[in-house]
Amino acid sequence: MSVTSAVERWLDEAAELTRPAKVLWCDGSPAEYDRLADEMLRDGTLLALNPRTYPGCYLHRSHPSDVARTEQLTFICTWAREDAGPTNNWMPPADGKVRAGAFLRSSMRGRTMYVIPYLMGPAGSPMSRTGVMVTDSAYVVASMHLMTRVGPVAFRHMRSDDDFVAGLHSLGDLSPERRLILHFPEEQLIWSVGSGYGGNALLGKKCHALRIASWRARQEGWLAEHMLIIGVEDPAGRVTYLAAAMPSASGKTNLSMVVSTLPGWRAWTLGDDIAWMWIDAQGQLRAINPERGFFGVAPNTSPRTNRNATEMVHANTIFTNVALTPSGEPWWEGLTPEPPAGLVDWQGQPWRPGGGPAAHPNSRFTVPVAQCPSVAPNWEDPQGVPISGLIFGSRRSAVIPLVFEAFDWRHGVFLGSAMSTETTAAITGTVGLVRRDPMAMLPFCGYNMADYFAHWLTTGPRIATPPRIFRVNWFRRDADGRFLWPGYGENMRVLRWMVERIRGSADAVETPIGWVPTPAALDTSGLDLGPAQLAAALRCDRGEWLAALRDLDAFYAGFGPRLPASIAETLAETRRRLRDSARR
Ligand code: GTP
Ligand code: SPV
Ligand code: MN
Repeated sequence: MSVTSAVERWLDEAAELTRPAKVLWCDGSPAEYDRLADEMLRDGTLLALNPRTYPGCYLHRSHPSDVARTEQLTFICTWAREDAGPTNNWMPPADGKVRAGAFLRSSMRGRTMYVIPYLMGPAGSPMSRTGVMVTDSAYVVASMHLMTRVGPVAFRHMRSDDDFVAGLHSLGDLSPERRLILHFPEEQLIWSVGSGYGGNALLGKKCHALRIASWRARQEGWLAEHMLIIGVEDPAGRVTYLAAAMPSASGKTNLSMVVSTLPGWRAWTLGDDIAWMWIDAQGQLRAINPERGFFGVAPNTSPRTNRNATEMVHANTIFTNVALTPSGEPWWEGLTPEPPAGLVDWQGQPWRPGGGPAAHPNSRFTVPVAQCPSVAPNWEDPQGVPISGLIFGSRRSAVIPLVFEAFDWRHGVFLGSAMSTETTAAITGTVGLVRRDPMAMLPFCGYNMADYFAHWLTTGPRIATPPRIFRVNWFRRDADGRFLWPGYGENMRVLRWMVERIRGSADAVETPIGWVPTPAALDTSGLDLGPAQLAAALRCDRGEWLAALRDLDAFYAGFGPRLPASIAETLAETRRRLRDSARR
């Protein structure tokens, strides 16, 4: 591998601080993966699953206090506090290095420091970016193998000596008291210590591909988003590409590989979590998936909800914090209607009915994208795919209709900025709290979100035909707490309406919040869904909306004068439309 002097300097620095017993370069080869797996089977980091039904699959149990992203310990360390903005935790870079440095000093003593050169994005894409991370966790190395393109290919994409994102990761002692996930966007640098879990530790994912990349994207005029990428094929064989932002554990993986219930319609999967999008020379918005694996939520994944995911995790998959059956198979709530007898829970203890979930609610599978039965043939196209529609979805039991369309780009950016959602098990803390989560990027935007809104606002007019922007909510409930919309495969009906809107053929009614489908425009044939229930799913309640918008003023006020005027104006226009329509 051709290692630049800047890479060498960075590795020297990392080793100087953490003092590993040895340094091991990773080449990303299958032999290396097998070697790591063997080591982890020997030291108990991994358990082998049933080799007949789950060949090449492993179970990893993480530390019980290390099972989700810890947002309160995640910081953006910019020189100026305002550059991180009011929605990010901030620390001055020097303080961050002192505080995390104390946890990292000699943290790899007696351990191996693995050096992982990795590429985010397909080989040969002008959008792909290099990272070089070091870690003392073999589980992180194996996961990076599945989630990114590890090896010499990474160096071939560097445009200059120092054109890489540097990542320093150490398990430390796994104590939440000595855990910090720090981002230094001005230095293209990440320091993470004290966690071995997912987004805290697989630095290519949220840390690099979203927080650091979003900073770079703004400087360079592109977008790094928490979005799935999907191709929707109609009965004539025409494919329309959409990208959709939804908060953590709120439906991206499921929608990205949706199994259509509509005859003739089908979906092609390109990505389930992150999209990098740019405007090409013709003014077309295009997207690539920077990842090469899925790190998906296990609970509720079943042949009924997500047949593709259920099939693809039967080989070469690492499961984290799921339950184990006596026959050595993984299990989680929702996989089968009844739990099998003799389960061992995610912490390795015998499980008893009524004793809490057998699998952790944020238990996950890690698996290569290529194994997805619905993977798009062009998912690794270096030029990406043209995006015709963008979706903002959140998890709200009330207020937000199943689907509606923004009036235009500016209104769509407002709708994204105004998004709120109920929290999930993907983050440490209380589940079910409604919080603001603009564009599903609250935990992932590496800079001031007011500047992020401004960046979005200026991006639309640069696109020849800006994508239509849609808002969705699969999670609205009736008075008895039941979901109004069946979701999962039936979401294809909503995707179909979007595709037909993009082509100009689907009906909608203008409401104060945007274009809502007429009941007849949504294909509900064969669904057990009466007109009253459909109306309830699509309803825009003016009173509820006006109440919900009240809370937005305070949120926007937090950004002070940095908030783009257009956002506040669109809020005022929305209010005016809601009040006027109530009077009529
Ligand atoms: P991250 O990987 O954390 O970013 O999550 P994600 O957005 O990919 O979420 P995922 O698709 O894994 O879904 C998370 C949870 O939402 C699972 O428990 C799903 O069963 C549930 N879910 C997904 N789609 C639907 C839907 O259409 N309706 C309902 N009711 N639940 C859904
Ligand atoms: C999310 O929380 O949005 C995830 C899982 O996709 S993690 O990789 O932990 O961020
Ligand atoms: Mn995610």
